[in-house]
Amino acid sequence: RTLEHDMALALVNKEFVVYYQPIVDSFSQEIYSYEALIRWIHPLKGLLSPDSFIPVAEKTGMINEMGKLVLEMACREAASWVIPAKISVNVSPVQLSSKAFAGIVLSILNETGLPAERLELEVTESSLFTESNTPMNTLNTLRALGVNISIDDFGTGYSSLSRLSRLAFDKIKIDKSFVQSISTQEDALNIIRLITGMAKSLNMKAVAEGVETQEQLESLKLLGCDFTQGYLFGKPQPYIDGKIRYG
Ligand code: G
Ligand code: G
Ligand code: NA
Ligand code: MN
Repeated sequence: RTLEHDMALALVNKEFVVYYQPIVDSFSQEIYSYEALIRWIHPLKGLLSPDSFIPVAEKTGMINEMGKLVLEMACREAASWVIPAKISVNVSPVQLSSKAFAGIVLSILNETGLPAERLELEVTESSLFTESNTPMNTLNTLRALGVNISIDDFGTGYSSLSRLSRLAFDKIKIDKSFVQSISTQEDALNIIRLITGMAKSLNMKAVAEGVETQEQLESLKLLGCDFTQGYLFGKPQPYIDGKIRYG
C-alpha cells in the first residue's frame, strides 16, 4: 500500500473532511470568514494533516479532484450558515495552472447557491511564479465575478511586486512565522509594518495568521492589521450538528 494508492481510494470512499478556523476583524472581533482546512480520516492511520499528503496529491495530480471536493464541501456548508461569514478555501498552484479551474469554481457556486461575494480563495506566492498567464487570468476572471482573492503565507516566497499590483489581490495574509516572532525580533515587527503598509497602498487588507496571544493581537492592531486568525480566536474545528464549534 502506498499513500498514493490509499489516496485514490480515499477520494472514492469520501475519507476527506473539512475543518474550519475563524478569521476575525482585529478591532470589532466579529467573525469575518472561516478558513476551510482539509483533513484525511485515514482508516488505519487516523487523522492526517494536509502537510503529510498535499505534496503527494500535487505530484500525482490528484489535488485537482481533492481541491474540487474541498470547494464543494466548504461552499455547501457555508451556504447553509445562518451568519453570512465568508468561506476561505486554499488553492494549490497545480489547480490554478489548470484552464478548467475558473469553470469548476463557477459551477460549484451555482450548484451550492453560495454568492460569489462569500467565497475567498487563498493562493500562494508560488502560484504566480510562473511564465504562464493562466493563473493570473483565472484569478482576474473570478475576481471580476466577485470572488475575493488572498495571497497566503506572504513573506515566505518570491512574489514579484509588479505581479502583485497588476493582479490587485483583496488581501495579504502575513505568514505566521512573523507573527510568532513579533515580541522577540524587532525585524519581524518591522516586516509586518512593511507588509501592512504595502497592503494599504495597494488597496488591500492585511490578515495576520498564527495569532496566539492577546499581546500579539495588540501589536497587530497598532500596526493596522485588519484581520486576525489563530488559536487566540479558535483552532480549526469540524462542522458538527448544524453549528460551527470553535474556541
Ligand atoms: O491546519 P493546517 O495543518 O491545516 O494546514 C497545513 C497546510 O495545508 C497549510 O499550508 C494549508 O494552507 C494547507 N491546506 C489545508 N487545506 C488545504 C486544501 O484544501 N488545499 C490545499 N491546497 N492546501 C490546504
Ligand atoms: O499555510 P496556511 O496559512 O494556509 O495554514 C495555516 C496553518 O497554520 C494550518 O496548519 C493551521 O492549523 C495552522 N494554524 C492556525 N492558527 C494557528 C496558530 O495560532 N498557531 C499555530 N502554531 N498554527 C496555527
Ligand atoms: Na491558507
Ligand atoms: Mn497561510
